[in-house]
Amino acid sequence: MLERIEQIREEGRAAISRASDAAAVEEARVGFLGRKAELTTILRGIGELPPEQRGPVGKTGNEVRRELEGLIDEAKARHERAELDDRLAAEAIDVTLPGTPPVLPGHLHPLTRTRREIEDIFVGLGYRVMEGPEVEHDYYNFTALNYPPGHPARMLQDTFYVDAGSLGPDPALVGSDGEPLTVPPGPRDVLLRTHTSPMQIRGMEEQEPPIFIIVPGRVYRRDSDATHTPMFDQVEGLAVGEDITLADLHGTLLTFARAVFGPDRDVRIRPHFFPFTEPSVEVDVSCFRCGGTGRFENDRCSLCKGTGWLEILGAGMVDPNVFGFVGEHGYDPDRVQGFAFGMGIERIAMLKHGVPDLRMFFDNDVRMLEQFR
Ligand code: 2U9
Repeated sequence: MLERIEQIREEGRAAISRASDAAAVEEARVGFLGRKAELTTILRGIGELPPEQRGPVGKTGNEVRRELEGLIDEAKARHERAELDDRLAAEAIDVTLPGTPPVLPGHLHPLTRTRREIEDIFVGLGYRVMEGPEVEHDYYNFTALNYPPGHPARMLQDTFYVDAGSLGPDPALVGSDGEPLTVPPGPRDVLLRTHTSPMQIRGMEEQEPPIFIIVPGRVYRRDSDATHTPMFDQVEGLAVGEDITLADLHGTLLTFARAVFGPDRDVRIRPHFFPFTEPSVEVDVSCFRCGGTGRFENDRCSLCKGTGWLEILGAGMVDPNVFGFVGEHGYDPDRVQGFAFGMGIERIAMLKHGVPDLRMFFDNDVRMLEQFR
C-alpha cells in the first residue's frame, strides 16, 4: 500500500509538472485529490486496514496529499499569472491612437478653397491681403467711389440699410447729403457693404502710393435667383503707383486667368462702365472646356455657349474722382494712376468646377460638399 502511495506521489508530481495551463492543473487536482481519486479512497478506507498499517498509511497518504495540494496551488497560480499576462498583452489598448470616426473628418468649403487660391496668386504677385467691415458707412461704400446721388445701386431696392441708431451715437456720422445726421439717426446711411471696394478706400487712407492690395470678403445686395444671392463673396484688387497702365492690368489678369484656369488660357477685354473706374472693362477668359473654339465633341460647347469666351471679372483704371477723396493721403490724380478689378468668388468656383446653381454653395448639402474633399 505504501509503495502504491509513493507511486501516486510520482505520478501526481509528473502530471502537475506536465500540465500546460490552469485547466490541465485542475484536471490533475480532480484526478489525484478529487472525491473519486485513488488516494482519497485509500485515506477514506484507513479504518478498514490492519491496525499496524493505519499509522504509516495515514501519515504517508496525508503527506502525499499535502505535497500534491501545494504543487497544484503553485502550478495553478503560475499558469493563471502567465495567462493573465498573455491576455493583457493581447488585449492592450493604446489610448493615444486616433479613434475610428463614423464619418470622415471635415474639409474646407469649396468657396474657402477658391478664395485662398485667388489670394495665393495675388500674394505671389506682391499684393497684400486686407479685410474690413461688412457694415459700412454710405461714404465708403458709395460717395468715395464716385456713385452720384440717385444712382440705382444706392436705392433701397438694391442695398440693405442698417438703422444707424442701433449702432450707438457717432458724432462723425454724416448723411449722404453731407449734413450731420440728426438724432435719432436716419436709417439710410449705415449699410451692409455691396462690394469690398470701401476697404480699398480705407487702405488708401492708411497707406500712401504705391499700393498693391486685394480685399476678399462677404458683400450684400438685395438680389435672389439662380445666379444671385443676397450675400456673396468677392475679391477686389487695387494697384496704384506713378506709371501703372491698362497694359499692366491686362498682364496681371492674364497671369491670374492662367493660374486659375490653365496655362493655355487667353484673356480679352471689352469696354464697360463702372462709376469708380474710367475706362472700365469686362474681362473674359478663353473657354477651358473647348479651348476657345466654341465647339466641344462635335457640338456647341455648353460651358461658353459656343462663344469660346467666359466672363470672369470687371476691372478698369481707377477714376481720378476716386483719388480726389484720398488726395490728402498722397493720391494726387495728376501724379498717380492705377487699376482695380473685382470678381465674384462663387462665379470663379462655379466656372472652374461646373457648379450649375450658385445657391448650391450655401445649401451645404454634404453630397455636394463631399466632391470637394
Ligand atoms: C477702388 C476703386 C475701384 C473694383 C472693381 C469691378 C470692376 C467689378 C464686379 C465683378 C463681379 C462685382 O462681384 S461682382 O458683381 N466688380 O466689375 N470692381 S473694378 O474697383 C475699384 C475698387 C476700389 C478704390
